[in-house]
Amino acid sequence: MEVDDTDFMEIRVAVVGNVDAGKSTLLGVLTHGELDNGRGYARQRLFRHKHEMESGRTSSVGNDILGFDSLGNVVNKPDHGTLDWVKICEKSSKVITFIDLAGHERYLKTTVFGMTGHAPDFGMLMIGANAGIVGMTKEHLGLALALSVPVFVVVTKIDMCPPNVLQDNLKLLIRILKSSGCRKVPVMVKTKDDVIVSATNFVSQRLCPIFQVSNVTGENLELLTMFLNLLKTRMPSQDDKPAEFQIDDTYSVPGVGTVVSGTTLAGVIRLNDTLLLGPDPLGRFTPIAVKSIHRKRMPVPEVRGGQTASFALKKVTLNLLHPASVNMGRNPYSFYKLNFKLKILKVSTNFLLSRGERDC
Ligand SMILES: Nc1nc2c(ncn2[C@@H]2O[C@H](COP(=O)(O)OP(=O)(O)OP(=O)(O)O)[C@@H](O)[C@H]2O)c(=O)[nH]1
Ligand SMILES: [Mg+2]
Repeated sequence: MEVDDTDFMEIRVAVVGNVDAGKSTLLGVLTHGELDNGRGYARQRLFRHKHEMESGRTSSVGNDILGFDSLGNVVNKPDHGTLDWVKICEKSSKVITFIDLAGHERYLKTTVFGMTGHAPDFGMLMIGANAGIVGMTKEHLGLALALSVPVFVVVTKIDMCPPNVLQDNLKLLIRILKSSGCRKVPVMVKTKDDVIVSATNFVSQRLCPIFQVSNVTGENLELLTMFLNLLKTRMPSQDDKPAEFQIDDTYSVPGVGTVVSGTTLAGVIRLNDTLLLGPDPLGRFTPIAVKSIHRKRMPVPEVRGGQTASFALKKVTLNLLHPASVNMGRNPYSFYKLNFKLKILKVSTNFLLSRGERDC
């Protein structure tokens, strides 16, 4: 069944985990439908920079999408290039946007920005079966907990892991998830019934489904795909609220002008709407007209809460725009209503993270 080409549910999944856990590889495999060779074949599709291609290490915030039609079939084709996002969206009733983040400690700041700035609905924490919980794994888990983003775990590389090592690493994972710092209820997902039960109950932030997969043999990837198709957005569109848009990135496009991309947090934004852009360093807001709207690279007449988009704007000096500190919307006062609720999480003995929500 064809759906209206702009009518699809959008779900953002932030992909975190230590370096070499297989994050970019899994996304390459899921979004292009081709298995990996264990030597970095599938991840190449996710890289944005030449140095990432050369080192194999993600250093920026990468993106790819996975579309499902109304029957739950994957829409993506192996050869889809970046320009085919439009085709995927046209045929999809649900589109998962993966936010591929860097596992190396050196890029932690970028990874924190990816988790906070891109308003993810869910976090996918990836763990290499052999390596287990090492490096940044606990920090990334703590970040998701602190941001109240529900997390599911994907253990990769089960094709190359001795069973006793896998069991030991799974035991430690379960112990950490159940610890007082996390208070999760881990659920091993091994059958389709497990997928249905865990996806249905995943709305509760306490449940933590755990998948064990191989990107090389494809084992259990069908369970993960089925789970992804059952996820529902956590961000209501709130059409009646004043429009608010969180800017994650800015570009200067020759012939177009200034383009900003990000997430619509509330309300409806239509073509030619005038919004307030700010605050600038002096706390001022500038009225700005929206010249065009693209959603997943597709021109659309409007976007609503929960949807990511990019806008071409009229006459904006790029240096006034500092992503993550600048918003667009109809009511400037809403920008000052920050959520701040202090919460200290102790996930491991050497790791403390704080976050808050308080009206100020
Ligand atoms: N055998 C096997 N190799 C895998 C599997 N998944 C990933 N790999 C390999 O593991 C290596 C690291 O994978 P990446 O996808 O680059 O890991 P990453 O988590 O994105 O790493 P960073 O971006 O640096 O954080 C690559 O050489 C992959 O081919 C798997 O399931 N089995
Ligand atoms: Mg990567």
